[in-house]
Amino acid sequence: MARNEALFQAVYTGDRDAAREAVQAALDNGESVESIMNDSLIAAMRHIGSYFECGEAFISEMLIAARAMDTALQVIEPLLVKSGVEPKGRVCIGTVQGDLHDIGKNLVAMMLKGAGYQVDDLGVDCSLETYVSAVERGAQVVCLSALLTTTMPAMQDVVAQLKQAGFDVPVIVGGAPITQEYADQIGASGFSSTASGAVSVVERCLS
Ligand code: B12
Repeated sequence: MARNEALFQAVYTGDRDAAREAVQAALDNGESVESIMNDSLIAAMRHIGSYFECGEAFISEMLIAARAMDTALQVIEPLLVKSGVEPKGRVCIGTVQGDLHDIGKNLVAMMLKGAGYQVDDLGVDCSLETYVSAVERGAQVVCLSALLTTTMPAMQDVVAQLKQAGFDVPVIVGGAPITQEYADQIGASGFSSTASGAVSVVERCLS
């Protein structure tokens, strides 16, 4: 489906009220949640990112775009998250140490909840101990998100630390700079470049 221009512009310009209204209007018009997310919301964040990359946007502009994205996601979340269903498994997810980006992580968490998993959201800037504690609490799969090339090595540390502590738990990695090749290199059990793909990878790990 084509991108929803009103929604794209609302997120790109960081207009929270317009984002809330545009996402509701899109849903009322029968646009699929998947298209709203991929063609408009994520596309708008990529767009502001490309301007930042070439020095034409400030961090503050990325931040207000991220807040508008978050507002739009709050409207969508109840549609993704089923309630009252026996969980299919327990998963924890967190953005690695030093990294504060959480939009992709939140999307993955939402999709996993929607697919019937109990999700322990560990937040951002997660230390090694945070992941270890989550596994001790019963997480069967550990999901790591990183958006900065400088924080990618923290993923390798988590994989190694969990192994060293004697936990035989699959670790799945994702985030804009992550590739399948990198996942293989650090000994992760899976990778996906999309939130819906993350669900399939978790399913595969637990099957
Ligand atoms: C919004 C944003 C911010 C916001 C974050 C707000 C928030 N609450 O997240 C703010 C303004 C705070 C910010 C700060 C910074 N940012 Co920033 N930011 C972005 C931006 C524009 C969008 C990121 C985003 O949300 N994308 C949308 C989501 C949906 O995509 P995603 O995260 O990739 O997630 C998808 C997949 O990757 C996958 N996925 C994600 N996680 C996981 C996990 C698993 C397990 C799986 C399977 C899949 C998966 O599923 C998601 C859905 O499809 C990007 C540009 C870009 N093109 O990515 C820059 C970007 C990531 N930021 C960048 C930088 C440099 C910074 C700063 C260092 C800037 C500065 N000088 O201070 C700081 C770092 C702060 C910190 N310590 O983390 C650079 C990183 C460059 C690099 N090579 O490392 C980028 C690429 C911008 C650029 N083009 O230069 N940023």
